[in-house]
This record gives sequence, C-alpha cells and structure tokens, in this order.
Amino acid sequence: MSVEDLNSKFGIKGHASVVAGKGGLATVMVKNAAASAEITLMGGSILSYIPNGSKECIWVSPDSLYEKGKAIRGGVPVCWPWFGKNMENPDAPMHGIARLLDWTLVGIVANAPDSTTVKLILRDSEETRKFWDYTFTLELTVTVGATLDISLKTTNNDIKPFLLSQALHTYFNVGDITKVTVEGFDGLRFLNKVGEPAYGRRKGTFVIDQEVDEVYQDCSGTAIIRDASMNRSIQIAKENSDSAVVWNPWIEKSKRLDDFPDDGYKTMLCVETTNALADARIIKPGESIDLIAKISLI
Ligand code: TA6
Repeated sequence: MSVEDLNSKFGIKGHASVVAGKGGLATVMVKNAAASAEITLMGGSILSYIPNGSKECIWVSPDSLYEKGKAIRGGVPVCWPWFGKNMENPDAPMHGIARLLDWTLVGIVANAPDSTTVKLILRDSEETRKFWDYTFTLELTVTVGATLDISLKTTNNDIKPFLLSQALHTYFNVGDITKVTVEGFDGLRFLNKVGEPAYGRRKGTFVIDQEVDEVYQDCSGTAIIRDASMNRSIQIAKENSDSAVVWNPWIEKSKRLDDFPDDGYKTMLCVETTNALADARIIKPGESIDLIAKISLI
C-alpha cells in the first residue's frame, strides 16, 4: 500500500499521518498535544520522540542507511527473535530479523488530545522462516504522549515452544557523553562484552569514559540517564524484563562502524530493555510475552 493510501486509511488529524520519511521509508509521523514521534514500517523502528517543549530524546546516525534488509543505525531497533549473534546459525543476521523486515500498520488510535497509539505487526513469512522456523505474531504498540510507551508482544502461534531473546535497543540522545551518569545498575552483575567476555559487577558512579558494552542480569528496575549538559534526565521504566544492556562504542569502535560518525559516541548512549542471556524466555504454544519500556523525561 502506498503512503498516500496508508495515510488515507490510518491518518488522524491532530495525531498522525503516514508519509515518506527518512530515506523515503514509509513512516508514521505522530504529532499531538504532548509530543511528536516517528515510526518506520521498515523494521518497526522509532526514530524520534520529542516531548513538546523539549529536545530530541532518540539518537539516529546521520550516516544511517534506510534500506529494507539493512538495520537503521539508531532509533529503537527491535532486536528479535534473538539478541546478539545467533549461536546456531553464523549466517543469520546480528540481533535477529525483525528490524530488517517490512511491518504492517494495523491501527492508529487517538486516545486523547495528548496521546496517540500506533500499532504495527509482523507475522511469520517465507522471509522469517529462512532463519526461524516458527509461526508467530509480533505486535509493536507505541503510545506517544507525555511518556513514550513501547510494547513488543510476541505470541507463539506454533505447535512447538521457542526460546526468545530480544531487545528494545534504544539509542538515547545526550548532550555530552562525558557529562552523563547512569543510575539503576549499582551492585548489579553484568557480562562485559568489550574484549574477552567476562562478568563484572557495577560499583559506584556509572560514568561513560571508554567503550561500554555490558549485559546486566537480575536487573528488573528502572534506569535513569542523567544528562547534565542538557540539564535533563531520561527515565527508562520497564516490565517483563530482568536484564538490560548499556552500550557506547566510544572512539575506536565508532571509527569501525560504517554507518556511525567518528564522533557519534559523544552524543548517544544505548540503554536497552531486554530479555538477554539468562533472561531469555521459553514461549510455549499459545503463550505470549509483552516486553515493555516506558521512556520519560524527569
Ligand atoms: O547491544 C549492544 C550490541 O550488542 C553491541 O555489541 C553492538 O554490536 C551493538 O549491539 C550494535 O549492534 P548492531 O548489529 O546494530 O551494529
């Protein structure tokens, strides 16, 4: 369906329209009395969230590609149905397939003048079965208002159970990474993926002054990014997640990433809402899991 047809069918004045957005991708542009947001149908990726009167909360690389089958660099990539490398299939894409495929827009709801809900779905297909031989329904429900509420609901429509690891791999926009501290992880155990993987435990003030790639376990609480240079804090509350990832590529890895500017690390930080490592979930036939992140400025 063309963006014009999608807009005719789903657009709501004062809430949302469907246009050709970044890179020409079909994008739901939300603008209501509380905030604005952008959500691409390719990959189901949230590329922007700006509470009215505030600055952008989501970071997107200016060097990102916007092509089906290629992960957008930044936004809120949907890493599904595996997080990281696929241990059974080295040819399978990093972080799963959902962020590489076209999703279907199924609804836009005007909840109130300051609240709009957008719903996309992804179902099993020939493309998904190339890498993951299960029947499923994946629903992304995004409510844009004073907070950004993201729900990623997986339903197992198959006759066999599957193991699911996943992430809402959110790239947050920060003013100056050297003036950021992160809260919510003190005392928690993490797998450090920088260099030889090893477990550690977060202690004391969490600053970002080197490459950080940490997968936290037994971590069901709320995280906060204190961004001193923008004089604001971003809170990430969550449900049905007992793990999280904190990632900043820092100087050398930024240079190695083609779609990431060399100085990109200075103004971004990933704090990801996950079911990763030991927090991966077995979903039985007919069962669902709803991974939820609620992002707000505090
Ligand atoms: O979540 C952190 C991480 O797993 C890092 O190891 C890094 O690879 C990042 O994801 C980005 O992965 P991507 O496949 O999007 O380049």
